[in-house]
Amino acid sequence: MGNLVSSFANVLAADLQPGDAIGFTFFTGYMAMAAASIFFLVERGQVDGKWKTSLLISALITFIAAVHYYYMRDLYLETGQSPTEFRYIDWTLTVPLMCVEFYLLIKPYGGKVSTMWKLIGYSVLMLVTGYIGESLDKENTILWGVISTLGYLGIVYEATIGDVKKVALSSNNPEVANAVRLLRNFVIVGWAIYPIGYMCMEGNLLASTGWNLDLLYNIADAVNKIGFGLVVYSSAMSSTKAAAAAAIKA
Ligand SMILES: *C/C=C(C)/C=C/C=C(C)/C=C/C1=C(C)CCCC1(C)C
Repeated sequence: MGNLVSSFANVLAADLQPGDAIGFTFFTGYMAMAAASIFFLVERGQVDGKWKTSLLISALITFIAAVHYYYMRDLYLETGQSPTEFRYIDWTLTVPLMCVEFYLLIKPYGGKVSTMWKLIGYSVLMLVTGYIGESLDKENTILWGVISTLGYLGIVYEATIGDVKKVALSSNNPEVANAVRLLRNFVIVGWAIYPIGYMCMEGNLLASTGWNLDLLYNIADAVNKIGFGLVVYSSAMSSTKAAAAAAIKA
């Protein structure tokens, strides 16, 4: 019993300290992801049927992240270590779901399932090699980072020039073309924060900056996961409103 009480006290003692910017982003990240999930789920009731799956996927992405942030936050506060394993489990689930968001946008206009699997394949390559370089084989962290970047560039290519872009353009639906373009911008700008974070690891190219990998990853996660969801949400809302206006006219 005494042990239990003292270990409980230890957990409480592992609290957020003033000035701990990294710890702060673990807390705000957790809460922001949880709040975004509720938002997307509730707003799902407002949009046309064909958008409901997209909003559900947005909610799943932030919900899966919220649960992982719950654990990552505790692990960080108790040990001061990077929660690398939780981080990569989270990404392995959420990044493929972000690929599904692309697919759902282009599917009504002839987007192929094989395009979705191509995107998912690139993300698996990116994340598996990133994990090896961040956790299992730190000696060769730069090499693994380079291989991982090839997977990342594959996704950038598909969304900028490849199949995703082609179908979005040929859709003749400005709403869809615009949503794909905005998501692509998140991939190019927002996702680029991750390799920068990775390069801040010991032994990597930006180690001397003293920037913190977790701080960068936490900021990037909030920007990208919630941002992706908001892009989909606003497209869904404006296309729902346009359809309603057209119905009134007719
Ligand atoms: C919600 C989580 C997201 C959108 C995670 C994205 C992660 C990346 C784009 C990670 C990319 C990496 C590289 C391009 C090279 C170095 C290793 C990684 C895995 C950090």
